[in-house]
Amino acid sequence: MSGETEALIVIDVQNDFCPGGALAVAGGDEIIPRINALMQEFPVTILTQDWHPEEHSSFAAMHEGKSPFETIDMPYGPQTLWPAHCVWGSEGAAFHPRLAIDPADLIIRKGFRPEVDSYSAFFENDHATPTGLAGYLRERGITDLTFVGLALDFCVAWSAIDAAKLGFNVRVLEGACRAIDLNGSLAAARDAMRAAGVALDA
Ligand code: VGL
Ligand code: ZN
Repeated sequence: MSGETEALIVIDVQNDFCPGGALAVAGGDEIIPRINALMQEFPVTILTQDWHPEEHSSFAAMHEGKSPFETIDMPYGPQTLWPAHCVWGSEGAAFHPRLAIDPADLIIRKGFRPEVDSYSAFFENDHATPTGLAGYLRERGITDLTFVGLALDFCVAWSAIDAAKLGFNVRVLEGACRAIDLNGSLAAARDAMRAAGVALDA
């Protein structure tokens, strides 16, 4: 990778998404050595961090009679309910200890508003409230984005699709991602990424 027009965006490689965590993604920690190596190839690395208050509306326990992985209707649309995870300041919200975080230029947190979830690094799940990442990238002249991390079918996919819609050149390295795969979510996410013009590479 050459030139400062390319960025590696590492999505949510946090303890709670790795084996032993509150919302563990199978093999979530296996991708870390490759991600650390990729950081050495890119002029710019950005990390995202899922970062929820204790009483976040995406947590099943906040909704009487509801269980994790059920879907409810929120004012902004359907929302999957999750076990409590990535509570800000907790060990689960910390980056995995083997992830190299020193090379990152920027760490962007998302999901900190109690009333709305935020899978994408660009917009909250209302598809309207921006995180500010697009402005940061544009101001730096970054045009080409490579996404890796967790989970492929949620935060990676939603981030990559938003990036493509915003006009960035986008690819996802699937081998440096792992998926939750809930009710066909992986196949749906791959179709949606392809339809949005996201390149899916190994
Ligand atoms: C994620 C579910 C809830 C993710 C975050 O990082 O893919 N998934 N919060
Ligand atoms: Zn979350």
